Amino acid sequence: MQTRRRVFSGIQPSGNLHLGNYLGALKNWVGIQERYENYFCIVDLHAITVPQDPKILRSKIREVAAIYLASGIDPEKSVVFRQSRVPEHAELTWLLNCVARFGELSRMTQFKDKAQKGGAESASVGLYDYPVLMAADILLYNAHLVPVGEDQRQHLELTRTLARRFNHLYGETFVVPEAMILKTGARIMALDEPTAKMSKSSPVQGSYVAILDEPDTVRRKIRRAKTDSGSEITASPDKPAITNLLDIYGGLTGVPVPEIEKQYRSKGYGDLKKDLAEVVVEGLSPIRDRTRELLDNPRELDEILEAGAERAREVARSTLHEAWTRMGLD
Ligand code: ATP
Ligand code: LTN
Repeated sequence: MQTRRRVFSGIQPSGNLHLGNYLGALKNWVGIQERYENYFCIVDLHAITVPQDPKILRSKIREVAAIYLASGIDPEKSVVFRQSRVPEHAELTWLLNCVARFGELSRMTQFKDKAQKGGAESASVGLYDYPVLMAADILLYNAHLVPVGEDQRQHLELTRTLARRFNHLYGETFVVPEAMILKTGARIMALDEPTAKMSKSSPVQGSYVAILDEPDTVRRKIRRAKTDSGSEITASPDKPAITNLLDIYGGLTGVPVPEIEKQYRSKGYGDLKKDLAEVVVEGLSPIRDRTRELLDNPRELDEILEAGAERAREVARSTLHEAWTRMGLD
């Protein structure tokens, strides 16, 4: 019997995890861990929707696992596992592919953006199908809540649509999940371009602070971050760069943005940047150090991931069987 409500979320093991991933996702996962039954996945099948070097991918998978644990995800309280180790994710994707519509996938903005970057003609079919795999991830565990950043809202809406449509066509099978998007940190912007989201696929290193960046790198990146015209430190739509710096400050310290504004009323951008750099260094250093320690012992990490996959498979198998039966494939 399922007693606690379920949470599912995941991060792709591609590129370098950054402050946006931490404040938009990881930090919130840790905060709600006690209250729910949690499944935190390393979505390696999503990562290969764009080309990956196998050697780098292999090491990134462990790195993401280590960052999850170093950030405070406790494998005793949460199931931590790799998506590719639970074949049911790919299997349910196929069933859902036959329920999803070409038109609705064509409207996904993340696909349009990413396909445009690499040339739409050469985008992989996997990239197009990415949201259906994501829906399968969530629906397999009958998750009620999905803690993500703002950029995933549209994918969550599609997941809800697919769950409802499947239930309508074949009978009640899936829980219709809800997005859990917290206000602070839900959309951290790039440091060099505060109108674009901070992204790990950005080729510009200075556009993001990586969770594993060394203190001096963090300081340099924050010092060089773009600022707005004027000199007043306020969060407002005409000051996207300063708003972003305040959001990062608030996200890491827990101090509400209006209070930070008050603190900096008679100060300049330089003062804010200097202090923010130290806030970020202080917030990330323990995570970076712990990640390094965990990566020194890869066997232990692999064991945690394998044990997680076993627990995940149990739930996933039973949901997939139910879906098969509903569709007449039993
Ligand atoms: P990419 O830019 O390569 O697509 P990403 O940086 O968006 O990658 P994902 O693995 O796709 O990283 O996202 C993992 C989680 O981090 C998701 O919950 C996503 O919403 C969140 N997230 C990603 N970028 C940000 C951001 N800039 N601000 C807040 N949350 C973010
Ligand atoms: N698409 C997500 C990563 C992701 C995910 C999920 C998030 C894959 N499957 C299931 C929550 C639930 C992203 O952040 N880009």
